[in-house]
Amino acid sequence: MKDPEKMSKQSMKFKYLGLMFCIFIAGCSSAVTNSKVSPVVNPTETAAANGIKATAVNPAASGLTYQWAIGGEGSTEFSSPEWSAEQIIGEPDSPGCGDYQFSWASAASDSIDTLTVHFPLLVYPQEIIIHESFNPDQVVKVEIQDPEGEGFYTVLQKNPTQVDRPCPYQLVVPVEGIDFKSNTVRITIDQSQLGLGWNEIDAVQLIGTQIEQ
Ligand SMILES: [Ca+2]
Repeated sequence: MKDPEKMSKQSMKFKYLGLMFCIFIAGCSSAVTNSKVSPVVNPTETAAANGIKATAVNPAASGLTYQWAIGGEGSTEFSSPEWSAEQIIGEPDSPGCGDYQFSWASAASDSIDTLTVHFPLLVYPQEIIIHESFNPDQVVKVEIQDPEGEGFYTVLQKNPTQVDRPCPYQLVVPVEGIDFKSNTVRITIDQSQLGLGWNEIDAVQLIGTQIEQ
């Protein structure tokens, strides 16, 4: 006949081993598999916290159309969905200046990369606003695509610069002399020169008119 006291001790031992196994599994499942850390924030609260509004002017009154991106492709992206090109869709949602997963980041931190951004409506472009949430402003070129000719026209070309404040940073690019409607913008960043690391882009806004002015 089995010893009841021994059975009880064995039962306790199995329970202890089971508990330790669960702790081990939980630890494994939460292990960081990516070199970037994903802070837990509520994206819907972040744009308001940043004081960023979707439109600053009444489009009907100004004749201007304000658009946020509906899609994009990066020449590379750090991961997916976090830090992927789809993170530039819509209004800014990174909670501030930092390495947040709500922005696009290239695969490498010291590369030259492009981000192509799509908007819902064709407009005669007047201004492009690039919302950068980490290590701005290493943007070196901004282009607009002619949807008929498929060519890209440069509207900004400059050297990468270091911007300590403000961050998040808005790069405002005035557009002149574009006599065609477009809904596609291509942004080039050069992270190879300043050694700052990832220049992350949170959102892009295209402002233009439906009628040529
Ligand atoms: Ca974003």
